Amino acid sequence: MKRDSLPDRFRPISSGSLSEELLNLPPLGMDGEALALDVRRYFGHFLGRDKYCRSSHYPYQALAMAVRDRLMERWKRTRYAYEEAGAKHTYYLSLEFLIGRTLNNALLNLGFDGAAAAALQRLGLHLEELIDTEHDAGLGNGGLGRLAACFLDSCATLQLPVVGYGIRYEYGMFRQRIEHGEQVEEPDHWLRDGNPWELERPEHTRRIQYGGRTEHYRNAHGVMCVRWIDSHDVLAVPYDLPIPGYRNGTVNLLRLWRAAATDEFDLGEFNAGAYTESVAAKNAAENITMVLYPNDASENGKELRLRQQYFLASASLQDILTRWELHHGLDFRDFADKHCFQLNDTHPSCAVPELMRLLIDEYGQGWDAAWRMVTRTMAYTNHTLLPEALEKWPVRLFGQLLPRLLEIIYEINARFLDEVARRWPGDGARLARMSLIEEGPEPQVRMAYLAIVGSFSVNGVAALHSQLLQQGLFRDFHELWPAKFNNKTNGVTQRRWLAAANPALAELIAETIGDAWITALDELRRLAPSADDAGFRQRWREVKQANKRRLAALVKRDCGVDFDTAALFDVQVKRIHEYKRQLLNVLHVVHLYARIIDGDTRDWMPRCVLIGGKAAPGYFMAKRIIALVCKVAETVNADRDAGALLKVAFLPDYRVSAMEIVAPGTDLSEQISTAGKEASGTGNMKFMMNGAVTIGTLDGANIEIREEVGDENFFLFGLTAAEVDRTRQAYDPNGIIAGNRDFARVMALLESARFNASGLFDPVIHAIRSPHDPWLVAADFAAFVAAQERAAAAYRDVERWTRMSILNTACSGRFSTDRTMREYNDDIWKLKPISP
Ligand code: 26Q
Repeated sequence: MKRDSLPDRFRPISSGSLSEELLNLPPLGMDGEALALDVRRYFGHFLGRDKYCRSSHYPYQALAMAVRDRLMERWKRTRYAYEEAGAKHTYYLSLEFLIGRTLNNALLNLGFDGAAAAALQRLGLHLEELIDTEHDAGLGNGGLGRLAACFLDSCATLQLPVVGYGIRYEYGMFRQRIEHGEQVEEPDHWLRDGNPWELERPEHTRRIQYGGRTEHYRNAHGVMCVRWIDSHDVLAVPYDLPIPGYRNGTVNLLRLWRAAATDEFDLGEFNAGAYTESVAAKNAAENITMVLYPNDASENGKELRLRQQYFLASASLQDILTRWELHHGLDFRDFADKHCFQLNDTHPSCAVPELMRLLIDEYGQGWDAAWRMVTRTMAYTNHTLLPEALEKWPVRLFGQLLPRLLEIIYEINARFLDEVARRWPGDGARLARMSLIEEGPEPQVRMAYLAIVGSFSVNGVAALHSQLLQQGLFRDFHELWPAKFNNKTNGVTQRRWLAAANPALAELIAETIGDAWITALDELRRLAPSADDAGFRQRWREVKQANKRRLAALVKRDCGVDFDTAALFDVQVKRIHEYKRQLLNVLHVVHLYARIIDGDTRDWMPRCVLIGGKAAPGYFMAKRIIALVCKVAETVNADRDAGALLKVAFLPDYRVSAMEIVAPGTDLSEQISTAGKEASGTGNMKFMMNGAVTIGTLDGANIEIREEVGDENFFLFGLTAAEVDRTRQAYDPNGIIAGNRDFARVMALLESARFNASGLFDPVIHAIRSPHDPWLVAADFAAFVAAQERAAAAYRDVERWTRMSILNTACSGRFSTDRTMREYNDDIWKLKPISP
């Protein structure tokens, strides 16, 4: 059994334990006075700044540290409470946690926002300005990463013992600039100015193995054992982030791992005289956590990505098992009753074979006992329906990097296929379909299948998505284990996405129905009757107007485009993807422009169209779509005939802190993916909560949004998922274009020198006209334009629109992650809430 000895500086103190005298601290004041004093101390003493300081960065840091102190004491009490209760924990394993900013959220959840603003005022500081100084923690691509962050907020608020485990990327999601109308990526060195929210815990460093080989041997008792030798090891150093619940004294933990070179790098080759080479080699080890992969569909076969995935799984499981052994020794009888591992997609699914390895090779458990523990603790969430996005790793690469894991996967597969063969004797085709190994010239490990086989629960993220998984992608597995499969519709946290992002609306709501909705979002239903109150509608509009001014200022600053707040604000922000059909949105914009050119503007509703989102750096078509949006924006905005009738802007560097301004200022939310392709969507929920009305397809959670708000408050259009499959059989986009005058005019304009003089957009035009276009852009064009006309007409009727807007907020209660987390807990985790 391998036991790492910690470096000298972490050896235990001589007395064995620390004194009460050292540990007992008087609680910190939660009034403005106490906070102001701490801010001054941190600013002057700790940071050593003085009257010559000009930047808002140091006051921000001083405030962050003063707030962090208050989190720290609650954090400790929460830990003690969980410990004393012997609480079962869930570990949320995710390669991404898209946290965004922390300060405002921490103040809100601590109930400290009012006192802080007043105290800072007395110090001559402006809270809003300091909040704006903070750099987003962009440790995720989009939906999946932001969902993880919302989940943690809700778990802390529900006082559930849930720990997040992730990676502390040195560089988060790239920053996007637009240069000459095209996306340019810049590294996001978010840690450059330090991160006041993290606490390094080097004493919990773990060792991660890569490469080498396995050796099978008989131990002293004659039992066959395996050791993994000649490996190249890397250290995993944890950094802890506090996750405060909403005004309940709970602070949960998010632990992020950073890669560091082992001491061998310092000593080994140094003796051979290769000092500089040896120091340089440290780089390779530390590269593992250098950068987030900026691709939100799988980037296939990149060795560094597999290293990251294993790094997270192994470090986290070792951390947990080390703690277990400290209290229980090698008695694992209760282990499965005390742990649950929720896998955020297949990205951390190495956890299945890694837990087997640790239990068997490091803790001396037998295969069957270990497998029972794995399959009683692992649960897998799927986030995609696109078959091409399912993760696979070449067996060869897997075997080179993680030789012991591959052996274990083969054994899992052999036993699994035996079970399939017993259930369906003689069905060879089924065995090949379900095998964890896809055969072919380059055999591959199918990570989703590994996750399904190793888990007791498999869930999708919206009702339609879960249903399509069971009938399509995972049909064979559903047939074998129907009880494993379940749905957990996504949500978002209303603390960040309504209370913090939209304080004016939150205030109006609180005045009307109180503030119970902050922890019980269903309460928003009580707003519905106020939709019929003309005075309330007037105030609702005033808030929306103020939020539109805020958004217009952002658009002016970052795009240089003037948005008039009297116009309809029509917004689509999300990752750029063909299936999300930003192209369909552009076609509608060009259609509006064509009408303007033709003077067809009777009863026109002025509109400001905002599109934002990042394209994966290697995704050619997505980048071309961004270029097209920029070209259309440039052309339309420069045309005096379009004037105030139509404005278009591409918002660069869309991120969490941008959405906090975008969602409150939006009238119309674009959720227009090809039906059956968007697993859930969560931006749709943020918009709805902030009183935007959705124009959307029957896809993902749109279906459930429409169910809640009613068809009359939702602009539905387009093919259903079933119709999409049928339409694909005989799809003739050119026929559709030719048969529709509006559409033909749009394509002619798009293909003309006005937009496509250089031929830059030939690939985009070709995609729309292709009978093999998987996203059926042309098929939904007419229905989309018609729905947009209904939306414009509704918006022209100010009172009607306001009613719709109010009802959207009022009916958004179901889309709180508080509800989502309760469902995970009731059906999967079964944790007991614990109050510190
Ligand atoms: C995988 C392998 C290698 C490199 C990158 C990746 C990778 C990284 C991120 C694959 C996928 C992602 C992210 C996926 C994602 O964000 N999916 C979205 O998840 C949301 C939360 O469930 C849903 O609401 C969205 O519908 C879904 O698209």
